[in-house]
Amino acid sequence: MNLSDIRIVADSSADIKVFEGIDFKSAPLKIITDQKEYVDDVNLNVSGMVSDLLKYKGRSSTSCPSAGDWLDTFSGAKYIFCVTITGNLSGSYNSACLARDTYTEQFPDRRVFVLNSLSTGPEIKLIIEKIIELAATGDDFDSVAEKITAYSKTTGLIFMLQSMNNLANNGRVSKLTAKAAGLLGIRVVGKASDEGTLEILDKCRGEKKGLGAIVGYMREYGFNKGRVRIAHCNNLSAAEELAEKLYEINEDARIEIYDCGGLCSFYAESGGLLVGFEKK
Ligand code: X90
Repeated sequence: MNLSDIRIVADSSADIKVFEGIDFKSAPLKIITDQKEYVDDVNLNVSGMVSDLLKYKGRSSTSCPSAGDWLDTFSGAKYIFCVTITGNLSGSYNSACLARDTYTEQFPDRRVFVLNSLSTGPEIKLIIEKIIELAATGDDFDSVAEKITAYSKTTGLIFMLQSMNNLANNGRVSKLTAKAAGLLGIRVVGKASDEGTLEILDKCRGEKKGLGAIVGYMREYGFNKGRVRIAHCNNLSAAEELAEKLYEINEDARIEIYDCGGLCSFYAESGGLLVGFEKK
């Protein structure tokens, strides 16, 4: 493979809409309220949506890309690597698989590899960056697919949330779990489990303790000098504080901080932090 032979596609839970220098396409999820439908693409005003949602008291939900939406992102490409949000919380992985089957039936000489990230946001970003790295090594399609699957088992996602209302209202966590996050000053720290579900690790009083807990779990899971991607929803200060703590552990850590896109903002809610990291 050469980098120029492949297309990488991901749903918008990856927080990436455009990736300079490579053939990349994003399949948008949608955030739906009684008043408006927000398409999580490059045109979405994410902070506008977040402030709309802070005021909005009605029902809200999300929807994943259909097989047809995925097919649009595949169109014209010969070798496709596709990464989706965890199939345990979204239908995105299933529709991507349907799209793969349709596409390769129509074009038998084309290849589509669909990876269920079992995660979201910054962990998917790490995986995409790894695909780029692997594709440039000259390995063939199947071996890149194999290596990327193996790599995705060496990355992790930890999150810190101030509210889990949207997760609970949409059945992604139990109401009971969400309750703790609703208490004033409480930050819920958790991780993407091996099954691709939310697993609560800790309930912390205040952000400082929350950030300390994140660092503790990252150390426990083997963070040393790898890459770290931090996505935040309206909480740059916490992201920067976390980065500082991680640099104290290892000054060579390679950390990037950026804003959550629409889908992760909707579920992480204002104040939320998602951290993707390499475990080994
Ligand atoms: O298909 C759909 O409508 C999308 C459903 C997505 C549900 C979960 C999104 C989670 C976003 C929240 C904290 C991180 C959780 C990690 C779990 C694997 C971010």
